[in-house]
Amino acid sequence: MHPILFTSTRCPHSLKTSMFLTERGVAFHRVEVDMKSKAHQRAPYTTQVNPNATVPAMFDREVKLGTALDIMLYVDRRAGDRPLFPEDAPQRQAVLTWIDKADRDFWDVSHHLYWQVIEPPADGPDAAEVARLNAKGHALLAKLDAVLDGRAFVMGDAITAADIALLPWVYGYKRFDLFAGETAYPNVRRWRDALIRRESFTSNYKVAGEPLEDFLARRVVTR
Ligand SMILES: N[C@@H](CCC(=O)N[C@@H](CS)C(=O)NCC(=O)O)C(=O)O
Repeated sequence: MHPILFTSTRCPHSLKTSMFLTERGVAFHRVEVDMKSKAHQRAPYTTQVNPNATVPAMFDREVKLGTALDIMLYVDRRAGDRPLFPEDAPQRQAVLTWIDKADRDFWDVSHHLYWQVIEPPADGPDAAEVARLNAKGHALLAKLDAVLDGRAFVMGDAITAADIALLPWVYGYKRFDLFAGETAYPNVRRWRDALIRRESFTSNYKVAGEPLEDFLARRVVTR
């Protein structure tokens, strides 16, 4: 039986997690959680799927996982060779640090610019906050561009969980002014454009699964 991955097409953490499973060659059944109606914040999702009230979540038989990092670490151990978290301890720690940076800093820019620029507050965007977020976004992209100079992936020649954790946020930056002009951040563009050509992106980006209600209706779920 395939693992069941609860995702939302609106959620970069979901894209990251489903990309991770595909990169590891793990087939899964996808269930769509309607975040627009806040289905993730109430029962039955919180009682039967994920008490954290967040997306993504995963069931693998009796194992239930409620964060993206838990899912990635679990799948990496289950899926055999070619891990996306390096075995070498310092390299592994570097990947974990990148994931943390993605979830804090790259997320901060993406999430808060979205709520300033794409769906602004009723009284309009806060200009000082937009300037802060743009400056932070440019600083992050400049650093990432330097890291990617002369290398295909963040850690070197091979894709790791660090690339997968960063991509959804960096990809989302195209909605803002952060990639203005044709020449800004050439190494980040090359890296991003190579990643979005991979099957792990094309087979998961904006792909909705079976509606949560349908899945729960045909299954008795216990915690
Ligand atoms: N640390 C969690 C974060 C997941 C997360 O924040 N997901 C967002 C959607 S992309 C969410 O569920 N937010 C709660 C909400 O919007 O109420 C993880 O890695 O799974």
